Amino acid sequence: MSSSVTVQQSQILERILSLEIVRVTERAAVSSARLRGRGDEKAADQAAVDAMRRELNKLPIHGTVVIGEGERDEAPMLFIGEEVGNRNGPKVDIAVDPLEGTTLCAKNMPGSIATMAMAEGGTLLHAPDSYMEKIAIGPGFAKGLIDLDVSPEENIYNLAKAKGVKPHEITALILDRPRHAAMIAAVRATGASVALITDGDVAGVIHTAQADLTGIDIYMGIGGAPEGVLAAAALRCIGGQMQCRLVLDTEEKRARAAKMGVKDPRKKYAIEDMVRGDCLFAATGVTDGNLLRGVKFRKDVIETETVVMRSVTGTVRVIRAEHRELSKFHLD
Ligand code: VTB
Repeated sequence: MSSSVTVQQSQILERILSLEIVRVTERAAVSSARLRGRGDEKAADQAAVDAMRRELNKLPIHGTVVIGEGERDEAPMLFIGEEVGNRNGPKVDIAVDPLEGTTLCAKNMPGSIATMAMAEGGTLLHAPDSYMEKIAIGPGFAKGLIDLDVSPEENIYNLAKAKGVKPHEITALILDRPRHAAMIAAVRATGASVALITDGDVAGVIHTAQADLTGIDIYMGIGGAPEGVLAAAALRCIGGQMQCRLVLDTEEKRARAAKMGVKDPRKKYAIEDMVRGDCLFAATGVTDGNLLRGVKFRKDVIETETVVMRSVTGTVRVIRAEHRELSKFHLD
């Protein structure tokens, strides 16, 4: 078989898989949405994990979870290294966050999503479950415009200049955490506006890619590393820049990361370092949010809204689904 045929075949399969992964995030979202507002983060997360794993195992792939629920010893399902899929298909890396924003779901607050990304085997960063410094902007700017090693002020000034606006016309999205107090003050000191979120920085990063719509020009701050890789997969599809660095502040964390292949603990990762080839990204809304509508349990149908992205073409589809086989969903 010539290599061009192989490439073609893998692209056709990948194209088909872009709809298949929608089913995966849809099911995870519906399962956790049943537990919205119950104050039980664990139960909501577990429901999403169970559903996502069950759906993933139906896919014609030989998948390995590289971003998952944790290490094998701490997560019984969708742990890092777990093989998923029916093994009848291409080798792929899978990144999952079955319920991104567990607290948002447990409190029935806006912005929780079920999300995953898929890429060719060996191309996604194996990030430990640590923190990660992140900075991201949308497409259309010169490479290297943002940098973790310059001050927040400088990043804002550079972005404003590149956009041809004054700093006070820039809005930065930051997770509302005490660790960001200095960063928030620094950004405000430039005149820029700060939009705070309590959770959900995968969606937060994605917002920068549609600044005209969301009003978010830049994402900054420290969040989870797994969420960083998922966000990088989305930006790989829709464009934008991101720079990330793992926060490995103890010997134990550095050793863990080294075991996962992280040679330089201070490395600054660009999108291409975290997602080294083409990928698919999908997210379904659990609670209503700026990115997606949450699951609606109507009388005879369950409605979901999913965004699915493909890096090969940059296509973004928003899929509003009405699910009628309710008996199947009640099994979840
Ligand atoms: C962020 C946020 C996630 O974790 O990554 C955050 O996007 C970082 O951790 O939704 P801390 O909560 O410890 O600050 C989440 O909130 C998920 O837990």
